[in-house]
Amino acid sequence: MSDIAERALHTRIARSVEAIRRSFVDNLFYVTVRTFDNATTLDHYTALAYTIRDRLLARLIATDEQYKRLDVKTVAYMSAEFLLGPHLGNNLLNLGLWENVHQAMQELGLNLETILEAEEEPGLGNGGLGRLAACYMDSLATMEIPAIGYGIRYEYGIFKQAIKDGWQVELADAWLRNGNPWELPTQLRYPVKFGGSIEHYDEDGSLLCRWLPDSIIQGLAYDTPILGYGVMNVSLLRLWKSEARESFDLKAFNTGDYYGAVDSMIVAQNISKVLYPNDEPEAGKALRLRQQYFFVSCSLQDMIHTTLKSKGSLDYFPDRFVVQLNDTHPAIAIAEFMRLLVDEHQMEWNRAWGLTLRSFAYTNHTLLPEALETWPLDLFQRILPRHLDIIYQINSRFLDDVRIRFIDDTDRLSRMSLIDDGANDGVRRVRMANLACVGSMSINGVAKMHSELLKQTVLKDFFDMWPEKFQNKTNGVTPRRFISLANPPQSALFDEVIGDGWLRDLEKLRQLETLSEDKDFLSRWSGIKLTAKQRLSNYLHQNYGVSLNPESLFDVQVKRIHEYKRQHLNVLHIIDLYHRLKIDSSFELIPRTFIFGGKAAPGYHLAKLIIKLINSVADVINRDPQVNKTLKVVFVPNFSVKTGQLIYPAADISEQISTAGKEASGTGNMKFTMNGALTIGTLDGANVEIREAVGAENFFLFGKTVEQVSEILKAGYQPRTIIEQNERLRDVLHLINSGHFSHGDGSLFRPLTNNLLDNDPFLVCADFQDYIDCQANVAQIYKTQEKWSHMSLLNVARSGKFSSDRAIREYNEDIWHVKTLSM
Ligand code: 26Q
Repeated sequence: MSDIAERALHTRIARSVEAIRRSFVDNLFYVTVRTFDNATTLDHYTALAYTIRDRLLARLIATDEQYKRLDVKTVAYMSAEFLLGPHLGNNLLNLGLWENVHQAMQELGLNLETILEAEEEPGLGNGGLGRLAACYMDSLATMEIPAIGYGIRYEYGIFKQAIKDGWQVELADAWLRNGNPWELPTQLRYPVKFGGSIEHYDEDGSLLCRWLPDSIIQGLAYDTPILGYGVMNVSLLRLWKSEARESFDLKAFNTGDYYGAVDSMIVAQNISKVLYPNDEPEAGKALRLRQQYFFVSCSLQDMIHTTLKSKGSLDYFPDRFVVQLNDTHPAIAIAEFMRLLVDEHQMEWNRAWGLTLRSFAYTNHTLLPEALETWPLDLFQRILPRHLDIIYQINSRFLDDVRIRFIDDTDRLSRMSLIDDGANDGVRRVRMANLACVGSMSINGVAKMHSELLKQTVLKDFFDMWPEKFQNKTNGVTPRRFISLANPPQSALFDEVIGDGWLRDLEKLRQLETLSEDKDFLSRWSGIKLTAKQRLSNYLHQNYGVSLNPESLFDVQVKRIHEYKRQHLNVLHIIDLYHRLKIDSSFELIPRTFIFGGKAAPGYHLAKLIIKLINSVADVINRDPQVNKTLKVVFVPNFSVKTGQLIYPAADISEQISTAGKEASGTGNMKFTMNGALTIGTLDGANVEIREAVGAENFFLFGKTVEQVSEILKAGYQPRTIIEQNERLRDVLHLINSGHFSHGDGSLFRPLTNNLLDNDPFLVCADFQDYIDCQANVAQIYKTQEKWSHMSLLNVARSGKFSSDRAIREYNEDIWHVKTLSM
């Protein structure tokens, strides 16, 4: 390289304040095409993003070359969702450039916080499962485990939520509108076939199969670098965008069918157009299956291409990749891998199946039987005829094995079959969880309790057959985003008292225990909480005009809105407090602010009605001068990674109140704990392990256990009897039904109240009294600030287990066996 070129390169990536300032001004002019005086905040963001991007590319290329040279085994994390959150702040932190950039901006008269605010987050996920994938990418990169994430580059992410007249309104999430500096378009494309029919043919005496699809599209890779924290290692997130194939279009063009060609382009582009919300009753959409197959096929072709290039034979695939399936959304990979090996690479079936069984591992994220993914057979046949055929073949061999193990057990055979014969509703279906279990070397749940329940319930038959495949991998979250970025004052305090090693080894937080009796330290600790509460209050005031009292107890429930998560149980408690304040002048209440956030699936009417109820109750309470000094209720619109980072640090109480046995793990519960909130929760999901870790005396436990829940349901649960016998619950339901929160309209919330009266499937009534008693205890303890701070600090000190670094270490030790690689 010439001297000049080298110097130019150097100034373009130098880390000094001056170099950063110069790059920034340069980018403002050459990238956003603005003069300094005309630039908007968005321009500042874009210019800074490119400035930072330039400074990570060399690491990306070095990592890639290193991996290629050493030909290392790589984790392929396959997920239909990656809920990344904003990149800029994260990359500043991980590159160690925060201070210098802050100063460079300051010298230019700009505020880094304001610039960071301008980033539109990639909302390429629904909630927990998608965010987990993002946390795992962060830990994989930080722990220098060779990894690639494979997913879909949705043009529209999860809808944006606005609240109008108390109701949720969905807006399209055009997150790419202003460009995306973090993705690197590639030239990497793979064809993907759909539909048509299959044809068997004979070649030199062996029976082969040909798929005659009726359309072929292609996937184009977009690569997003994922930086490790404090290391040179950079992982890749490879997301596929669907396109029409040039050759395909040309054919239509040449035959003069211009509009036909345009139509087919649009059909192709639609596949990666928009992320599906979960909990949709009508989720069995053809487009969703096309999406899953599309990204799975591109990703496997990519891995096969890499394997052939580096190893020369697909027999080495399991030495080059281990594929982790994030739920069943990518489970079609099992059939697609077989198709690629057998049809396209002419491998013998048994050899191909052996490779499959050494390459795939499956993570389950739900116990709700209705949430297990199945596809109607006719739809599957229409879109993926060859895969249905392959699934039949896998099934027939598999059921032979079951017959040998469990002689004469026809019920078991029909339960384990990859095909549901439609005995229930007349619709035959492909069972994706069964396919994932049969084709994987390992099956794991996401919290101890969840993994145990999987073995006893939804996957019991598979556990009986292959107990050795089953494992637990309790979820974790990344402390880089959810402590350091979300809560800078808390991070600075940790750095000061225990040094900065905790961010790479979260168990180090345990050293804080020695300070848990130190009065001076505890008062600094509660000062940090107050600062976070003020920050959230300012945000809510500026954006929505609501005023909060930061001295009040902040009681927070943020997560997807779902009956099993029981936001309505929380609301019933609020109404009870309100009612008692109104009728009993001697009732004393410590000031409390109830904060809610979360999206409801657009077609989930009861969930949307819960949002309306929260906002209606908020309206009445917040306007009532008799109570609004002590009680306040807010619903924060559009809960996202970004708003989450503001909310978690501001919580005194974390609401984790799902019906026992329903929440697979939860990860919000961990984010709250790391930020010093105390949990009020049931024995469900990872709550159990959080309580175990922080100590029962530092956790507010209530509610029926899994065993009690199932006994109650078995005995014939009658919520009506409970309501009749509980005056406070009765009063609360009456108040709702009287129209008190709906301008006299007593019918608005009937679907909700009737649901509680008639069947109450999630035992809201059964847990009501225990919950409000427990909440009274919360209030009592909050009165003694020092006691509360002590408990809060112990929660944080003992939260080390819930780092995603620990989770990833366990995945690697027990499933992946990939060698870490220091750059
Ligand atoms: C399926 C078919 C069609 C359309 C959408 C879907 C779909 C999409 C997303 C189904 C489910 C999801 C997401 C599920 C999810 O987030 N589960 C949560 O995963 C977390 C991480 O393991 C756990 O902590 C939560 O307990 C679990 O609810």
